[in-house]
Amino acid sequence: MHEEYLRRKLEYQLTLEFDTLLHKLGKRNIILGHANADLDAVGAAIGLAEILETYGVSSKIVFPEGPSRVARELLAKLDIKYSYSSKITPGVIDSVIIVDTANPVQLHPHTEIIDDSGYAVVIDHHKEGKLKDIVDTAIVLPEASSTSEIIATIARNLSIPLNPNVATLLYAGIISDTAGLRNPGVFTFRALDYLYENGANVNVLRELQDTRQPDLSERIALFKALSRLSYARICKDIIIAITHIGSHESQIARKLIELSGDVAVVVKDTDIGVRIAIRVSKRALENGIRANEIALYIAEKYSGEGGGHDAAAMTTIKTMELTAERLSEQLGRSLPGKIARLCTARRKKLE
Ligand SMILES: [Mn+2]
Repeated sequence: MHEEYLRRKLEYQLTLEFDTLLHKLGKRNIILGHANADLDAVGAAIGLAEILETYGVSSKIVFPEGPSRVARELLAKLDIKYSYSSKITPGVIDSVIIVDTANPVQLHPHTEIIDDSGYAVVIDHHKEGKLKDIVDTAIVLPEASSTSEIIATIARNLSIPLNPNVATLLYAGIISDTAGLRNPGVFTFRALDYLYENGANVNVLRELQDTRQPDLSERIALFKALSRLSYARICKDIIIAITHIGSHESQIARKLIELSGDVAVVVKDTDIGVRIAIRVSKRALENGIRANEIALYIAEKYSGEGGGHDAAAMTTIKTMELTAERLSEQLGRSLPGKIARLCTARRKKLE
C-alpha cells in the first residue's frame, strides 16, 4: 500500500517535472550521454529523442567517444532512425539534456557543456554526483533502476507511442541496469509492460546475451590484469582484489567478483588521469561494504569524483602525477585497512 502510494507520487512528480522542462527547451537541443555509453544511456537518449519529437522538438544525440561495444552491437541489429555523433559540433546550443550521468567528468571532452548552453538538464538515477547541483533542472530518481526506466515511465504517463525499435532499446537499458531484473526499481515492471505493449523485441536481447563473448582484447586485458593482481583477506572471509589495466576495467572488475572475490578495484590510465572501477559481492554488501562508499573514499583522498551504486561504482581522478600502476600500489596498502573498518563496525553493530 505504502509502496504503491510512493510510486504514484513519484510518477506524478516526474510527469510535472518533464512538462516544465519541455517548456524551457530551445530550438537547438543536444541530448548527451556519458562516455562509452552503455545500453541504459543509449536507450535513454534515443527514447528521449523520440518523446521530444512527438512534441515537435528535434535534438542532436551525442555519446562522447561513441557508445560501448554491446550498445553498438544492439544498435547495429535495430533499425533506428536517429543518428548520433561522438562529438559536439561547435555552434550555439540552446539546451542540453544529459542522461544517465552523475558527474561532469564522465562527459569528457565536453565537461564544459553546462556553461556553454542556455539551459542544462540532467535526467539520471544515480544517487551521488555533482552534476545535479550545477544544472538548471535535475530530474534524479534513485528509486528507479535505470534512466531508461525513467524515460519509459515518462512515455507511459503521457501515453506517447514508441517505435518498436526504440522500445527494444529502452527494454535493453532496463534489463542491463537491473542486472537481468535482479535489482528492479520502483517503475521497472510497469515500464517493461509499456515497452512490451509498444512492440519491444525481447528475442533480440536474448540473442545479444547469447553471443556476448569477450573479444580478444578483452580476454588479453583480463589475463594481464590477473598477472598484476594483489589481494588481501580481511574480516575473516572478505577477499579484496586490486589490479590495473589499460582498458576493459569494468568487465575485469565484474570478472573478479565472478571469480569469488568480494571487493574488486581495477585502476585504468586515461588521457586525463586515472579511472577506477569498483565492484563488490553480495557477501561484501552483507558486511556493510558498499562500492559507492569506497568510490567516494578514493575520490576524497585523491581529489577526484566518485559515485555509483551499492554493488558497482566508479571514481575518476584528474591527475598527471599518478599512474594506474602507482595508484593500485597505494590502494593495495590503504584500502584493506579502510574496508576492514567498515565490516568490523558493521559486525559490532549486529552483535
Ligand atoms: Mn544507468
